Amino acid sequence: MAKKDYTASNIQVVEGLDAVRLRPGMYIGSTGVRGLHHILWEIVDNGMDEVANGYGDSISVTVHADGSVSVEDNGRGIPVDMHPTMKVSGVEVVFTQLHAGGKFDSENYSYSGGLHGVGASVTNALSRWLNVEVYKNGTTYKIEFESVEKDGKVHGGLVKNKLVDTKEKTKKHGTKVTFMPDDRIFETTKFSIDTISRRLKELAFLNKGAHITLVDERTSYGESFLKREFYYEGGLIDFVKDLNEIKTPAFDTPVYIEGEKDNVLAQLALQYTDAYTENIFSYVNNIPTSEGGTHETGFKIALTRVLNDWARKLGVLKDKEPNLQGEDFREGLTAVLSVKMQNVQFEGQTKTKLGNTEARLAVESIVLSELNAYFDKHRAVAEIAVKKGVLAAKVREAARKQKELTRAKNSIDNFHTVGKLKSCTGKKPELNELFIVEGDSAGGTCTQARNRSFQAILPLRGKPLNAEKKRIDQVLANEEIRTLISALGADFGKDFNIDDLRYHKVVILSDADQDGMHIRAILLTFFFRYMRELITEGHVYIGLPPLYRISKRGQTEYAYDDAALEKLKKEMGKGVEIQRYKGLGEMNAEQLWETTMDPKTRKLVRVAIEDAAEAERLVSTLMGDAVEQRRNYIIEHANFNKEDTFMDIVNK
Ligand code: TTJ
Repeated sequence: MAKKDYTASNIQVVEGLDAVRLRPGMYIGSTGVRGLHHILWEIVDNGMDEVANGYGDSISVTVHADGSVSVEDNGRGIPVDMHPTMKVSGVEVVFTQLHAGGKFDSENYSYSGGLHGVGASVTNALSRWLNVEVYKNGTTYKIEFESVEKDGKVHGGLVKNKLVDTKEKTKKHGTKVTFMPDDRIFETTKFSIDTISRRLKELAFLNKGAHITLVDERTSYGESFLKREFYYEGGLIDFVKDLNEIKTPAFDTPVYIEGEKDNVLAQLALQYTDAYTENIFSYVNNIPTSEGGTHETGFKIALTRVLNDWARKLGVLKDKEPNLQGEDFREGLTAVLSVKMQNVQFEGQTKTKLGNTEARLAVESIVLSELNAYFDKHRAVAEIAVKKGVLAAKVREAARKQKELTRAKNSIDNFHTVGKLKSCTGKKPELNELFIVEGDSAGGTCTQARNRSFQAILPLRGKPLNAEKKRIDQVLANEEIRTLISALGADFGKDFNIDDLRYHKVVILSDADQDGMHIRAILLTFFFRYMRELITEGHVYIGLPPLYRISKRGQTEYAYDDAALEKLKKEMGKGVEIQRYKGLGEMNAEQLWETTMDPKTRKLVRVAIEDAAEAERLVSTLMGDAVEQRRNYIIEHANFNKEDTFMDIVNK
C-alpha cells in the first residue's frame, strides 16, 4: 500500500476494532476458510445491495495475484461528506465503527439496517490493509487503512490515512474496496474461486439483470486471467430452471409471482418435477435462510390453501373428501423464495432462520392472492400441481401402512438386524462406530478385524436400492434399507431423531471400483434424502482402504493412491514387492485393521455439505435419471475421495 501520504497530521489510530481482532469468532464465526469468505461477503453484500436497489447494474470481484481482493460496484458511492455528529466522513464511519453496517440511508444520514452480518468495519479490522475508492461528483476519493505491528503486536488496531480527494477526475460513479485478509488472524488467506463463483452465481439469480463479474488474477490462460460472468435475465425463473436442469419438469416454464405488503417484498418461482422430494430455497435480503423461518412458513401455508382450493374448484377433490396435507403439495417441488425487508431478525442454531412474524403474514397474503391470479391465467399448471398432490397423498397413506406393518413385525426393534449386524459391546454412541461393508465376505473379515468394544459391522448384501428414484413406500420395502434404519436406531424421514443415533461415526466401506463407488453413492443418497442431519452433523464417513501394499524384507507400507505408491517406490528402492488390492476381500483381518479400521492409522473422509443447492444438484446428478450427465459427473469426480464441496478429508 502506498505510504506517500502519511504524515503526522493525517494518520490516526482507529480504536474499537481491537475487540474484533481479539475475538474474531464472535463476529465471523470462525477464522478458517468460512470466516475468510465471510469478510468478503460482508463487502460484496454491501455493493450488491446498492445494485439491488437500482442504483447501479454491475459489480465485480477481483482476486489479485498477491491474495488481496477488490469489490467494485457502479452505485452512488459511499458518502464522502462529513457525518453531522461523528465529525468524520461517511466512508470512515462505515469502515471504522462497529455495527455501522456498510451503507447509509441517504435521506437522514442514518445507518440503513437490513443487511446481515456485522458490517464492513469487521472486514477492515481483520485485514492487513484495506483501501476504499469512491467515484462521485466527477472526482476520485481515497482512504487507506493499515495495521501496524509493534513488539509483535498489532498496535492500537488500524492506522488510517485521511480521506483525500485525489484530484483525479472521473466519469465513473461507484465504490471500490480492496483488502488483504490478515494472515495473523486467519488459518488460511487463500480465497476459493469455486466458493466465490457459487455465491456470485446465486446473487445473479437473485438479482435479475445484475452483471456480476469474477476475475482471478492468480490463474491465467496465456494472456488472460480466469474470468467468469454471471447475468440472468430471468432471475428466479432461471434459478429454478437451473436447479431442475437434470430433472424432468412437470410443466415447461416455472411459475413466477411477486408482490409487496407492509414493506415486505416477496418473489417466488416454483416448478414441479417427477422427483419425490421437496426443495425449497429461501432468502432474505439475498442471504440464504437454510433453516427456513417465518417467510417459508407463510409460503407453505399459502401454497397448501391455494392448491386445496383449486383441487375443489377443478373437481379433483370432492366436497366430502378432506383437504390434502401441505407435504402432499410439496412432493417434487422446487421453489425459490426471495424476500426483501427491514429489521431482519435471525434465529436458529446457525442464525439462518428468519424470525420476523410480519414476514409470515406478508408472504402468506402475497402468495395467496398472486398464486391464485397466476392459476386463473394458467389453469393447466394448477391442474398438474393438484393432481400431483393427490397422488402424493395416496402414496403417503400407503407408506404409513407399510410402516405400521414393519413396526408390527418388529415388535423387538432389532428384528431385522439379528444375525446381520455385529454390534459392539460399548454403550456410548459418541464413541461407537458402524462400518457398513459391501458384501458378506468383506463383512466377515471386518468382523474379525474390528475392535468389538466400539466397532460394529453391518454387511450389506448386493446393492441397496437407489433412494433417489423410489417413492418412500418402495424405499421402505427394501430389506437392506430397513436393516440399516434399525441398526442406526434413529428412525428416518420426518421422524428422524439424531438424539437416538447409536453410532456417532457411520463409515461406508466399499471397494475402490465402479461398483463400490455406486454403492457409496446410493448410501449417501439415502442418507441425504432420509437422514440429512446424519450428514450435516458430520456423522458420515467414507473409509479409504489402501490401493497398494509394498513390501521389502520385513518392511511393509501401504499406498492409498498412485502418487503415494510412486513416492514409496522411490524411497524403498529396488527389490520391492507390490500388491494391488482390487477389493477389501483381498486383505486379511490384520491388514484390514491396520490400514482401514484402526483409528490411529486409518484414513477416513468426512462427508460434508457446504452448500445445500450444490449438494442437491450433486445428488440428483449422481442418482437421478439424467444418465448422460451422471456419466460425465462420475468421470469428472471419479473418486469421491478428492477434496470437493461434498467431501472433506479428515485423518482420524
Ligand atoms: C447511501 O446513500 C447515499 C449514497 O450512497 C449510498 C451508499 O452507501 N452506497 C454504497 C455503499 N454503494 N456501495 C457501497 C459499498 C460498496 C462496497 C463494495 C462495500 C461497501 C462497504 C459499501
